[in-house]
Amino acid sequence: MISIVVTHQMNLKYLRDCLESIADQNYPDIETILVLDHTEDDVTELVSELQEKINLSVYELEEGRTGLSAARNLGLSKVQGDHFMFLDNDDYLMPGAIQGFLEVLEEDTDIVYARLHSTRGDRAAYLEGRAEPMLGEEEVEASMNFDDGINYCVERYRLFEKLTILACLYRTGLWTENDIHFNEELLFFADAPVMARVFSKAKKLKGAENATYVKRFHNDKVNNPSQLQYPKDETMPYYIKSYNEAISVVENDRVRKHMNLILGKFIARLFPKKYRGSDDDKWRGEYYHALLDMSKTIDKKHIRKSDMFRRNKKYLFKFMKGNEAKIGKYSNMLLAKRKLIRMFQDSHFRNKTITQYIFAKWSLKENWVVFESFMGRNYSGQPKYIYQYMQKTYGDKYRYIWIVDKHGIKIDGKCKKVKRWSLKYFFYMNRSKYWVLNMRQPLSVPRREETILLQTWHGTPLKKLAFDLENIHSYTPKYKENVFKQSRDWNYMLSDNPHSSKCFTSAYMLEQHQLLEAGYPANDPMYAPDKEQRAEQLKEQLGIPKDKKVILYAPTWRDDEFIDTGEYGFNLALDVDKMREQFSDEYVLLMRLHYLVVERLDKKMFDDFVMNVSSYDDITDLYLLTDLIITDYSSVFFDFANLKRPMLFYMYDLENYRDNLHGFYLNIQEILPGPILRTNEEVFDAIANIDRVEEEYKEKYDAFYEEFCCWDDGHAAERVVKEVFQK
Ligand code: C2G
Repeated sequence: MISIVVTHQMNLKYLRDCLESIADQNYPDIETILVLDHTEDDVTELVSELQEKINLSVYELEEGRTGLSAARNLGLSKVQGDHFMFLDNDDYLMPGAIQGFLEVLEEDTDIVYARLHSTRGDRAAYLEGRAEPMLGEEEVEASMNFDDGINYCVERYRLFEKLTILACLYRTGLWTENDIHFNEELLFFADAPVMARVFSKAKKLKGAENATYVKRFHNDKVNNPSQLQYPKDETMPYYIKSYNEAISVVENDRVRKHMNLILGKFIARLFPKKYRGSDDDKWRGEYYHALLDMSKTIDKKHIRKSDMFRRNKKYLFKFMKGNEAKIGKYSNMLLAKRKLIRMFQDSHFRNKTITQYIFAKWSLKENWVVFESFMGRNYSGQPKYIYQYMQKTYGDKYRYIWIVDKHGIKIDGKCKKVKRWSLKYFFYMNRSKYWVLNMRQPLSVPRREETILLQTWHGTPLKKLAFDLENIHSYTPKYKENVFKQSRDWNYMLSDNPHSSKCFTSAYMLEQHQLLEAGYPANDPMYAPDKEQRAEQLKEQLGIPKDKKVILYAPTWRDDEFIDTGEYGFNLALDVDKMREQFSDEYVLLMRLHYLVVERLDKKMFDDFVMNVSSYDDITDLYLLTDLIITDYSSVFFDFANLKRPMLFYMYDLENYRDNLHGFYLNIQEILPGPILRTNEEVFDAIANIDRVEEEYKEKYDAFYEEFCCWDDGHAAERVVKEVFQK
């Protein structure tokens, strides 16, 4: 029999994945031992459901005993199988994993180790290949050799705190004969000493090619940190205890050597920063002395030969000499050297450092306002219309600075244009009192306490955002952590309707006072008395014949057409040729791809009927001259609805988009003010019968307008400016 020990304290949503992955194993003789550590979750329903599928027993830790180590020990004491493993409640096994272990298990095998994959995805996403395995920074792919157990299970980790007993099937006797269990006083990092023992005592290790253990990487450090994500200042006492215990019990030379190396790396990399910068004085007292003692276990010869240190070896050797009076000086010198080298290599860092040391010392300019739309790509969106209103109302009272990307953009009125990421950009950002941006601000630009940041955003959310997203595949692992930091600095978060206020509050963990509920300035032109004349002018400017009506096709981007950070491809699903045949007498078709899509549309399709307006700066202008819009999941439709003109929703990939890629805040079947169309034929039919479609959707359109356009009336820019600049 195989025993699997699962412990549970929180994250009920993950526990289902975990237990179901056991139920999906094609091996009959498994007992699952679930240990509850005073959980607040109600697991009854899940347990009784799973008990019908697997042999599952549940135990609870007694009063006064808590923690992962205690829970694992209790689980261990209940193991009846000849072999057992630990499976964390947020992890899961791939189908066939147990069978995979057994394929290679021989009578005298002590440890069979599985392939360990890390992922940010849940089980369904992972099984369907939508969530990719990923390596952590500390897992160095190049040095991982699956056939070498010590290498794969121990040496792959470059952080001591990461050493884990997971992903292995153990001969139960290995643990009982050697009386191995977890130190319950270690609330953090209890694995290392246990790993030191099992990998020392084990005589025979085998890798199971066909077994995969999937480790779920927590993507929400803010609300649900993993052990490693707790501040070092809090967990340091456990690090010290864990290392000392591990090094005193380890008998395997390679494991000891590796533990030495990663302690050395910790001292050389992190300690100088903590010594100089931490608010916690223990780094300059108690922790310094503890690390000094620990460093006595390090064999210098190993450090000399290792490629893990590069320029930090000297510092480590000086540290090990134990000259307390000089350690501050050594740390400062090391940090200064590192900074200098980085300044030569990394221009962002250089600009940031110059800003911190020079610009930040100069006065803040009370009347400087920085504007940026879509990271400098466009002159558009809320920033443009706020800027225009300010120009008109205040003229030279303010100094206007526009951030533009490397391609440059045309901006009307008197303003200073500054290239994004240049030294000037840092200068103006740092010294300006106001930032008006429609996307998240870069964290690498030092912001002053007094800076007022108006986050205007760029659309009413349909697709879930930030903290409301469970699976985040196409963002950096630090996404939520970054978002949290960024949104703390939003003095104002502009919202266009009550629905947006609600979503932004939960998605960005905002406080009520951060919301600015004023409507969208970019929608003001849709209420301007001269909007028809403006539309005529724009049509002429773009070369659209006066007698033709305009269809605008403006789809959003797709996560699964990822190319590179912030760049996506796009497969055109609209049959432009057929459309030309049917509608070119009456209409022109404007193609407008999302700004994240870098894929170029095939030039051959463009003619009198199809025009490419993807690089046109401002979509608000395009709305004005559009008679009929075709879009999909883009926030475009919330804005366009202000015109009360017909809308079609070409959602050829609805299920995949909604269920796999994004998840929605709203039930689109209920609320959309136009038909959801799946095929080109349906689209053409709707265009041909647009009057009928309008009639059919009139009521829904009115309700939609009421709910989502309720704060737009042509005066949003004025309200925003009064609130932000006149207070
Ligand atoms: N946009 C555009 N052309 C498109 C699609 C979008 O110019 N073909 C612009 C519009 O101004 C739109 C904005 O980009 O309002 C946001 O586009 P979405 O398609 O909604 O996508 P996204 O950038 O993911 O933003 O809360 C809103 C969300 O964050 C959506």
